[in-house]
Amino acid sequence: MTAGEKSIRLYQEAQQYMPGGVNSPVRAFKSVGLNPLFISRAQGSRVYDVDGKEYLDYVCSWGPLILGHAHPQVVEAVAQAAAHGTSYGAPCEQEVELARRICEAFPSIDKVRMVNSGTEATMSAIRVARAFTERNKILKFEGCYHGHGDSFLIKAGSGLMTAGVPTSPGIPEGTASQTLVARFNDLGSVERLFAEQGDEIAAVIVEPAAGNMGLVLPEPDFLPGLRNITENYGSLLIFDEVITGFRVGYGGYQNLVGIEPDLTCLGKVIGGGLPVGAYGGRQEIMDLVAPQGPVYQAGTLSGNPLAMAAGNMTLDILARTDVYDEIGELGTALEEQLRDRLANQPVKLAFNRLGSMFSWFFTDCKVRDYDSVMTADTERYKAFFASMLEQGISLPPSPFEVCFISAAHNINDIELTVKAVSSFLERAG
Ligand code: HOZ
Repeated sequence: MTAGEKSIRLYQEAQQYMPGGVNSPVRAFKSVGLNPLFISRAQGSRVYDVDGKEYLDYVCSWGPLILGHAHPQVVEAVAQAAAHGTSYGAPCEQEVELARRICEAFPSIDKVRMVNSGTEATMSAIRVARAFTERNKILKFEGCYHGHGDSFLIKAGSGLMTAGVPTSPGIPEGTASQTLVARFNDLGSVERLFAEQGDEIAAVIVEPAAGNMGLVLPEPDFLPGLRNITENYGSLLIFDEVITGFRVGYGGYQNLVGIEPDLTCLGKVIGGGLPVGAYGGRQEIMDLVAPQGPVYQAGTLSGNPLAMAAGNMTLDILARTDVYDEIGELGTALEEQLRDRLANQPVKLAFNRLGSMFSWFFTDCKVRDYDSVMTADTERYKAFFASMLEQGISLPPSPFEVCFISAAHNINDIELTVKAVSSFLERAG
């Protein structure tokens, strides 16, 4: 599969002006060894490249587009907001509305602060956690990704895992030494770190369902165990629900499993495809944030009226329709049809799914942590990605990211996908 002429030409030019020719590493298609496709437009479940080719899209802008691309009501809400001015740098009604929706959907969130990305949300959340506990260390998990703040780029997932450099250069030794790393789904590794340094740990930050080493689900005792350990040691528990927030249901993964973290980080769906993040939690913690309290954090474009309009319209539609049931049913159909096709064929494919989010790993292991993710055959994924693209289906250009089904996908799309996977497996086997 080769990209069209225009994508190739644009990529050549882009490399002259932007590092690696992109503004976010995984988009460069390096780990799948292809020229990236430059996208010119998107509608519903489809994206179109600059050479005019159409693709069924499972990237969905890495998760925000739960309603599909260019949903008419979201587009209309953004257009109306833009007609009233694109940014005020002052409070606006729409940000109060979005904050109210978030607080109502999450029992653990009394107050929330809007920012511009998930990275800002996680960076700010640990600042508040450090101030609240008067401790410095944080504990994260191998393969989890919490944006590109210095404290998190240690044994991280997503683009770092894709590039094979899970710990980024450029992080001062002093900062790196404040981040402890445990193993996802391994409470013993958390208990050992707390036994040694528990009174120095400000917070444990975790993606409650990990979505940046591919999708890895927590085992039943993992999140309750984290809640108990953090409570016992007076540390905070931070759920990074940037991917899972309003994706797995109205609210977060925490609502599905009935665990209340102290702080929650959000992004993606709450911005309806515009740049938004947020962090929130218990009032006594969030009241430390300036100007109520002394912990400084600010942003010119925070609570931007266009982003708030897209987020409010998206959450409004999610609250009053059956989108979660519909996209969950499509996920189930995909899993069931794949299971039938996968029986009795030689290529081993592990399929992890949570409602409308899923990942495929070419391994015969049960995928439950970083080590089992790393057993997956990345060369096979490369061939799979190319084959699916050739058949008109766009997947994440990395074996360590997640696919998303939107409300614009339908059962014919699922059947098309299963057919394309079967055709790849027939040739691969
Ligand atoms: N790290 C993002 C997905 N988990 C990728 C963002 C992008 O390249 O747009």
